Amino acid sequence: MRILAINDISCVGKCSLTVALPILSACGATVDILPTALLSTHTGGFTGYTFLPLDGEMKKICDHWETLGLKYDLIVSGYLGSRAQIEFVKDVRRRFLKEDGVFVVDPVLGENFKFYSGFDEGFAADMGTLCALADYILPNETEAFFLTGEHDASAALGKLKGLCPHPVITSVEQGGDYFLCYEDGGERRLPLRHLEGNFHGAGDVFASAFAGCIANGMPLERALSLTAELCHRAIERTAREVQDRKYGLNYERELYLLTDTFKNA
Ligand code: PXL
Repeated sequence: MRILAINDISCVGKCSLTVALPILSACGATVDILPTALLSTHTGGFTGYTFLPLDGEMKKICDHWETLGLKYDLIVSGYLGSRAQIEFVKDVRRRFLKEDGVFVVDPVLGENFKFYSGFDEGFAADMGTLCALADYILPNETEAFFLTGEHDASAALGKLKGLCPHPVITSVEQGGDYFLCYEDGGERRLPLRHLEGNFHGAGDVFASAFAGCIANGMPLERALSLTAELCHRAIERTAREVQDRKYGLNYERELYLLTDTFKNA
């Protein structure tokens, strides 16, 4: 199976393509990458980072790929640096996704009810138009709010269902309970074990593992529970091993969950 991961390269901070490649590979996929930007670190918590948008290169890369006749079983998109890139990803989907291929969008916008640096409501509205082309979207609670204007998870999920057949809100807190909620013939919920604190890069680990499970044909409920288990173990390990949370999740020693699951696939 061949997957295209569209995301940035943050050289330090374990997110986006630096986690997509190992995680999707652990799921047994051939992973090609379309980098959207090159940064010295991600933008969440570091100051003074470098940022090189790759719009011009993305276009040239895709023009070359067309001469190779490349087509993908699954395309997963993450951090996009500009509204022009959102439009470009729509074009990439049209040109390179197999007819029966799956499009997964992680609408990276923010967390803790704040936009990441450089994003605003207009950008969120454009991201919504990309979500409308997806089979699965993976907003966190903050992103679901930015996409719908709804604070309540069920109300947000209802609106997201109007955009895409299978929205998944990856982290919801309600009265001290944590769960993810998703659409699968009705609203479904999966309880999550919670650890206090902000674990940077968890959304990217989630999106990559989820995309790898779906690419293997796993049913939605099982894909979400395996993904949630991987994330939980990685977060638990990170809480034990890492002082500075902006350096991302220590997920590497948990990848066997994926390699074991997919070794005979
Ligand atoms: O983890 C999401 C993410 C991806 N890429 C970049 C980011 C962030 C979040 O801060 O800054 C560049």
